[in-house]
Amino acid sequence: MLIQKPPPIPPSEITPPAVWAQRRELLKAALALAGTGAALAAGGRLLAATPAQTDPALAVIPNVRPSPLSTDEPRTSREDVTGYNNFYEFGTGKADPKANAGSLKPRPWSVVVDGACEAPGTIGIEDVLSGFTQEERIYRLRCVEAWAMVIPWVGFPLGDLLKRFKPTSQARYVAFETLLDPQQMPGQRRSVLDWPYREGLRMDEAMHPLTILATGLYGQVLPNQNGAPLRLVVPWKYGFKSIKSIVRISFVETQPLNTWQAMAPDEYGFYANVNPSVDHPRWSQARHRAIGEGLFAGKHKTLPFNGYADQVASLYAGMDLRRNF
Ligand SMILES: Nc1nc2c(c(=O)[nH]1)N[C@H]1C(S)=C(S)[C@@H](COP(=O)(O)O)O[C@H]1N2
Ligand SMILES: [Mo]
Repeated sequence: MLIQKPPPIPPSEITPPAVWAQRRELLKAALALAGTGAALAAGGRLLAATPAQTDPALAVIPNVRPSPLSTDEPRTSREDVTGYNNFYEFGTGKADPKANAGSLKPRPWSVVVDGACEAPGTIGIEDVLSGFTQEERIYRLRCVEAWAMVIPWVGFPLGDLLKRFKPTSQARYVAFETLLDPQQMPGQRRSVLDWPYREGLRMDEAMHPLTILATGLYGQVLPNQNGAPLRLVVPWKYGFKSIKSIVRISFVETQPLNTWQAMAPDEYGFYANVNPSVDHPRWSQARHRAIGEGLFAGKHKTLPFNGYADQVASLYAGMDLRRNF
């Protein structure tokens, strides 16, 4: 069954980035004139980005609501968020995705949802953007390589989308796949990984309100290198779980194998919960470096479940998290 098409966003609601930036400047000037520093501070959270933190080439996502589930830690600059990436489809170096992801075409784009559900179908990216309330969710992305960034994502709960496809009782896990297209993704011409990139979550992890599908960051649609047009973000797990440029979501009965687990099962597990007391075989996970602070800044202590133990530890009650890493 196809999802009923929600009404499209009227063109009047899509503000071109240049106009938007200009409006912001006007607003700032007006506030400064009125001497209302407090109003600016209060409004700061609603205005998703400062002019320096936008890319004029990317559309602004309208009506983004701030989420109470955001962290209030300082955000990593847009430059670092979009210039220091892992996206092996565009090369294995941190600067490669920004340099090479221009060949990805994130529009038009659709995602197939299939497997153990009553209403399998396809959903287009425009319907994803207009059919779900977009929120700003500031989350720390903690990479298994022991660095982290704090990113103002735009997105919505993955569970809201999954429910529309009516998963059956056989749906115990959700499997995700990235686009497979060596034309658009030149890194796929080499077999550094077993393409397409794959990930998986247990059903309760997928339905958890902290788990989001991200459509943007810093108030605008996702830059290609960050996984345009749609990627997963699971804030209590290592960054590799947050699969980019998703084209397929499948409800499955058995635990799916993820790409890194298939490559190196001793180093990367299925759960990948941030766990300072379970080291990666080649380095410690107890601390991490914050990108943007420089190589000489001190490291930060890593918290269990990346700081979300109160919200998610119960999902793993009774499990041996050393064996299920
Ligand atoms: N398709 C795909 N998704 C991916 C990756 C990848 O190589 N390919 N890298 C993962 C890893 S290891 C991390 S840390 C995050 C990085 O996300 P960012 O570049 O937006 O910060 O993306 C994850 N998603
Ligand atoms: Mo990572």
